[in-house]
Amino acid sequence: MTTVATSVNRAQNQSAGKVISWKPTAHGITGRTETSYFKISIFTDTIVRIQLSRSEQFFSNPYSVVQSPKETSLKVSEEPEILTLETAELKIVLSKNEWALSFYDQHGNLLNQDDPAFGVSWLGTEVTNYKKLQPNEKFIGLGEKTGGIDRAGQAFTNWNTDYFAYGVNDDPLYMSIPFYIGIHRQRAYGIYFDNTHKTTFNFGASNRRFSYFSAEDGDMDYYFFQGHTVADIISGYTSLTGKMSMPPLWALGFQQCRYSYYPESEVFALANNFRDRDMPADVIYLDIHHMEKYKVFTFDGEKFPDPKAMIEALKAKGFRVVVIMDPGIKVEKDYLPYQEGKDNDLFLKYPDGETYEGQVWPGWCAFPDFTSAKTRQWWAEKMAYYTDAGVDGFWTDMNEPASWGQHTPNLINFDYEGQQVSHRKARNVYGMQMARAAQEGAFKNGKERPFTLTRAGFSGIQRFAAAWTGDNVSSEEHMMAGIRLVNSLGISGVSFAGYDVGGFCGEASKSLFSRWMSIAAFSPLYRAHSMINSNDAEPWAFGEEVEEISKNYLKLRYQMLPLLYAAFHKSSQDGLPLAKSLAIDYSFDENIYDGRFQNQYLFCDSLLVAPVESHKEITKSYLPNGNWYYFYNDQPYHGGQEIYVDTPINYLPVFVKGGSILPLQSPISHTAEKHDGILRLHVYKGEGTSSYLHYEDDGLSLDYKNGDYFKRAIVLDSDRQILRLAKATGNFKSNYDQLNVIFHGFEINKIKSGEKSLPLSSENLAFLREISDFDPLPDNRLPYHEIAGLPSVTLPHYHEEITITFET
Ligand code: MIG
Repeated sequence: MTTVATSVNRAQNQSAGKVISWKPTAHGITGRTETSYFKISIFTDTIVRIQLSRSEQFFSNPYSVVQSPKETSLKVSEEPEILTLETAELKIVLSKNEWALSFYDQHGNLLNQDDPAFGVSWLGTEVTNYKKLQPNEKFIGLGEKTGGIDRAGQAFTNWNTDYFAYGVNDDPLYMSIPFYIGIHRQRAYGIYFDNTHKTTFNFGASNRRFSYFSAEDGDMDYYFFQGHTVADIISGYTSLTGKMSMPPLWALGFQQCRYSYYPESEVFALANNFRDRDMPADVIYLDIHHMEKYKVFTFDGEKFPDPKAMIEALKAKGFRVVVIMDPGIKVEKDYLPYQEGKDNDLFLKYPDGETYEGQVWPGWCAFPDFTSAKTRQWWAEKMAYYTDAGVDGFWTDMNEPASWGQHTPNLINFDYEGQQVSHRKARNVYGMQMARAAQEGAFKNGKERPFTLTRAGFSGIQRFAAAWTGDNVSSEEHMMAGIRLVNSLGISGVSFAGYDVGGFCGEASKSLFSRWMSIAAFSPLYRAHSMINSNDAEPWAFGEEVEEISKNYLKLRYQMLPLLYAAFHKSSQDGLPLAKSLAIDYSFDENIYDGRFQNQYLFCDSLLVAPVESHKEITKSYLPNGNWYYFYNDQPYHGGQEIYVDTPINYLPVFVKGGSILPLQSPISHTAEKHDGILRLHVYKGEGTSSYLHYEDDGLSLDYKNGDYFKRAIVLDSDRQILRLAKATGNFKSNYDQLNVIFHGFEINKIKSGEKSLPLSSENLAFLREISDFDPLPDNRLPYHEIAGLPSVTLPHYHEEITITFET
């Protein structure tokens, strides 16, 4: 290795140095600098991979990226000082005197630029890419990270960590996603650092010269994304690392968890409570007490004498059962999973071959090496124990991996798909590989789609499981922090995410629990959970008023299922989240980064949710550009302004975006229950045209992959007053036989389909029911929950095209 004799070498910092040679490859170029080998590979016109290694061999993370380079037209040109690579949408300039890259869009606008002196540098084994800070640059993403939505001025570590009762500014937490988006000068770019070691992202913390990302070891290996919008960049990232598949419909319902429900009689009582109180729910969780001595793949025979019969009976009531799985396998001679793991070499080991043991709930444990295909397959097969008993969902916990002491020794050996690496490189992907095994095992359950929920993960986790944000606390600030965590996960490819409603640790007050239930009705994952030895925390455990508020929002959630389901479909296609930070669609609006408004988000593209602490009775919300309707009473607002909103505990501020097409259904008590067969399309007047992609299938099987779906574009032209439902595609017959179109914000006298006049009716609506003994509003105002006299029309819902024109 040649040494670099410039100032950058002081303090042992060794930069990549001069470019010595280069040559073209099939998808880009490869070459040498004074200290490194490099490769630039064009994946698409907007995605490029940059690799620098100090050895001739480049290392790869085999787990996250699922896309390979596509054929693109690439132009490479050389000048004395620079090398330029150009695609249709991206220009990359490499300075040859000192490795440094600059990225421009096709119009020559600067997107991102290496620090000219340090570019890519090594300090010992640590590798770093320094990027010049751009004027007023904002940074969003990085997955499950606390703090504000703009991460400028802060630094973060990626190292999957079990963190009970974390603080709302603490870092790192359970899941690592080294992907972020930079925003400046009306432009955005994305960077995914594909290195699974412990990494640090510094967005201008303790300096004003650069942002950087560094890894303890391994190569500099990152993907750069150019996009016209933040949404394009997220789509690019999820086309690279994969998208979630359609979950089963029941997973979109309400999920009730607790550490732990047992014995069987308590589980039945829980299920009956939901049904008797007419509170919709779909899922019941069994936490670690379902096992005998915390041994995975067992049921405690005293608490659950006949799990199969219990699960069957629950299913008859419309409940699915999810069980927890921890990775630790109890070291116990006669315990079959332990023996099999030993005999077949499936556990993590010390470099001398001894099985690694750490302490968790079962006592001393061995840990399956989920970074080995053989172990994953074995685990998936063992899960037949549960699926045979009728278990439908799996919850992978403690998969950071966690153990008492929280310091897995770094020398432990992991297979890492045959690479044989240490804990330093494998820790961050361990949890994701456990989730992968769990998904595989869940699949073995006949033909139904799997549902898996994970705590730990890494880039690409969205392909294997939904995520929840671990052990939060029953506090107002945690409720708000959870929203930002979920929104940040959404920016980072994980669309299906949620937080423990009510807070895991501590006791929620009545108002906190009410508000949390209301907000989470607008979370992709709607799941309540609480800690062992805490008070009862089911939605009826806080008294009548909380029960009524919870019931209202639970029912609303179930009314929104058509909207949610279509949104999940869309997300499975374009990788964009359901809970969208406003930084996605309103990236260049400074106000949305304001601490007062940063928790606001768009849900399913049409609802602006403005979360507010439970003790507030009035709040300021910010409406971005466009026109908006207060959800509960249709009060219209112009965007681009701050407004005051009353926030009594039974009303969460939600606004409908003008131009939205909102499909709702009659409330049901669980997803397998029949609704009234009417799809209610609420259309809200906007400007110009807007559209919505309606999607249905059986909600359970994989048949949709073979064309058994019902899908149609619905386009609203607010100016010309036309609603067009395109001919539906797919072989599935719609779940609805009637269509009820309800017009909001329009004044209508006549409705026609073709030349035929349709009977116009007038609807009175209440999305929420009145809460008894509770009057949130001064007497002189209309109740929020009533909207009177909306024009509507009813039609059959069939495959054919439907065009409706409406006249003032
Ligand atoms: O050491 O299974 O985050 O949701 O209830 C605690 C018991 C282990 C941590 C999870 C939590 C779960 C709990 N688990």
